[in-house]
Amino acid sequence: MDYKRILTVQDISCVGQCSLTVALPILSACGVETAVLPSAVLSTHTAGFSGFTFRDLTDDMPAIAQHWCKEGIKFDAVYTGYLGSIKQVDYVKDIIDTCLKEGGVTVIDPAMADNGVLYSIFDMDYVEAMKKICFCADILLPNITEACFLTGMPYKTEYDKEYILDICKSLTDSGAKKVVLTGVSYTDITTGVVVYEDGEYAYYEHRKIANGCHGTGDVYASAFVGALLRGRSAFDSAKIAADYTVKCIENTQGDESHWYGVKFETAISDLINML
Ligand code: PXL
Repeated sequence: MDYKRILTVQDISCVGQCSLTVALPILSACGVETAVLPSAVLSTHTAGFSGFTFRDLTDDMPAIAQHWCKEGIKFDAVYTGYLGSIKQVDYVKDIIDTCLKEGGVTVIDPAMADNGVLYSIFDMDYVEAMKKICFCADILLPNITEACFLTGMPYKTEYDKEYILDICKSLTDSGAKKVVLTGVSYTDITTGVVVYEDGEYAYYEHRKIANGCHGTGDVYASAFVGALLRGRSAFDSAKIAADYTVKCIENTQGDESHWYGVKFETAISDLINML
């Protein structure tokens, strides 16, 4: 089996089933060696809990990267999610320049906004900074809110294919090579993902189970990257990740006490079977 090594850069939310606590098990289950660079350590994620702690790990990044350089450590892919500061964007860019193998792939999930608004710790300066890594991504993986912040296009909750195409074109015109746009919903009972590559639009539609389940963006992105590194096309990876995420939501539905994330562990065997 082709065995790939990936670096993922995102926070550790100690409780909350998002970012690294989701990415690491999912990528490992996909059969990918996963190295991590934690951007910050939080007691919980920031969406719904109050009074969370936040340890910014920005200042640790240069020394970690230097050590990897000295050891000659390189990665087949770099996948980034929730970062802890504007300065980290430049550090991550440097790490991609020095630690990504030739022919390696970058997958950038902007992980900064949802439902029309930025997550609590981010502002427009952060959005500006994120453009630096988003617009040189091999694969950019935003939701519609993030895509609107990056392109300056108006955020809409009702739209048609033309609006979605304009968003995708704007992102690729700015430099992203491929776009995987999540949460694209043309009807009340369906949602899906658009894969836009080489000017071609492809759409995978599936049923919509619940509106805005927390943590599903990270579950989706991690499964997408895992499938991609197992040699699937961007479209097939988008489809596998969607089917897996739907299963995770189904397995969580009805448990009101589990509002903060999805029970992604309960569907890991389904994901493995899809690969
Ligand atoms: O799921 C995205 C995410 C990751 N990390 C932290 C978050 C969020 C979303 O709110 O707060 C800390």
